[in-house]
Amino acid sequence: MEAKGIDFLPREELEALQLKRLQETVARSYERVECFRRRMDEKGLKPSDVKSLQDLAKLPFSYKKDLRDYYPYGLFAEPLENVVRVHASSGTTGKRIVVGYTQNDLDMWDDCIARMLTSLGVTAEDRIQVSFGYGLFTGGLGLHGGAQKIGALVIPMSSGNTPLQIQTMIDFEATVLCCTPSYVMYLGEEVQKMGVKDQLKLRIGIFGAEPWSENMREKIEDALGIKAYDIYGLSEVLGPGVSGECPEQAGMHIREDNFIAEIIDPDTEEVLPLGSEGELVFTSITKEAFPVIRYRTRDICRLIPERCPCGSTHLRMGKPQGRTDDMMIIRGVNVFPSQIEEVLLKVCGDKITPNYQIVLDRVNHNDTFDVNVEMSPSFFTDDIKSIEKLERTIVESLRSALGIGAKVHLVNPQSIVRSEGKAKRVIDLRKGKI
Ligand code: DLL
Repeated sequence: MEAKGIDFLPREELEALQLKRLQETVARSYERVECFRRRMDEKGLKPSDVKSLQDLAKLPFSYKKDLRDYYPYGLFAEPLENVVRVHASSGTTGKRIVVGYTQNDLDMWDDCIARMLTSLGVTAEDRIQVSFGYGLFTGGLGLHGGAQKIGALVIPMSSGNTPLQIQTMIDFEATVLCCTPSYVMYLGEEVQKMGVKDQLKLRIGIFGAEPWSENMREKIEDALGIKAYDIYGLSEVLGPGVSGECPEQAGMHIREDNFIAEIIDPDTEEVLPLGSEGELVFTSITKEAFPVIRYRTRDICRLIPERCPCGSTHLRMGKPQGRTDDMMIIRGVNVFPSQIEEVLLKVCGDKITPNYQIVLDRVNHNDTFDVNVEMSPSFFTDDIKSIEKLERTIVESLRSALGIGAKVHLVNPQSIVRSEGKAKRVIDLRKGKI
């Protein structure tokens, strides 16, 4: 039987819908958002210049900085009486960035999450423990709305209080868990320590809000006996659910009836051909309160040109490989934390836990680059020689992957501070030191 629904719309129909919605969004934003109107005027453009989807490439970009400059409500396209919720996230300079939603926006958000859950076989019979933080962060309430929409029983745990999380999972017979990949790694360890894996009813995990690798996926799936799926999003564009994996676990389907994705060269801002790696840019085409046009996410990834075996016509994005702004420059070399994680997990297997920290400093005008990696309890040994041997192997592998030398320290199990939200992987002490 042919699959039905918006996720399976023939491509021509989907693109016709996108064009109509794009034109409406551009016209509304031009009329209501001063920052966008000014940038269009500077380029000599009018909303009527958008005649095809290709014309998107003519439009001005928008940036995280805009949200700071127009803090808190200056980019809203609806009067505040029509806005029913705000969320906020940390900005790069400390000032929070604020986004708003009308009731229609919240309904669309719920729909995006609900479609992902349904595609994974989650139903009204499931019990979904939402262990993303609730509050101004979009994770908790974002997953909550979609889970409720499909009629599942929602357990709104928020993050933190790990023993209670696990007890709740057991007592309430949670079948689906949603949280950050770092937090589920921690939960997995605690489950193991408590010896309660066989009391869990979990079958599916939905993890996102930070980068994680295929290696981490394997470990999570093993530790909890579940299938682990990736979900992506950012506050400025929506929150979680801009894209998410299907049962194929091979890229995240962008909800293209609501968002148009482009990949650009972050330096020249030129649009790159489908399949190239570059910076992801999103345009929202249905949002009312906080429309974004050509928003530069700073996330580096690629769009996957091939059609997904699941049958959905919506494009997939690969796992983000880092951000143009979390990229570290160490002794002149560009390094992403995810590259270091890849090396560690590949080289060390079960000898380490996925908890690591990168510490950068500057001594005598030179960058120092230290990587602290936690040994797994099974490898933690008195045999100093085997520890030193593994440290040397990591150093060599990092050098061949990155082209620079690092000091690697294998540290005792449990000695790296655990995170209940996003892991803090990089400690950069170089600021102000030359
Ligand atoms: O992290 C929204 C979210 C909540 C997504 C829960 C998924 C699950 P922000 O706090 O605004 O929003 O951070 C957005 O986090 O630009 C990416 O750099 C990163 N990110 C989000 N999801 C993923 C993912 C939420 N699945 C920023 N893989 C984004 C890699 C991700 N990075």
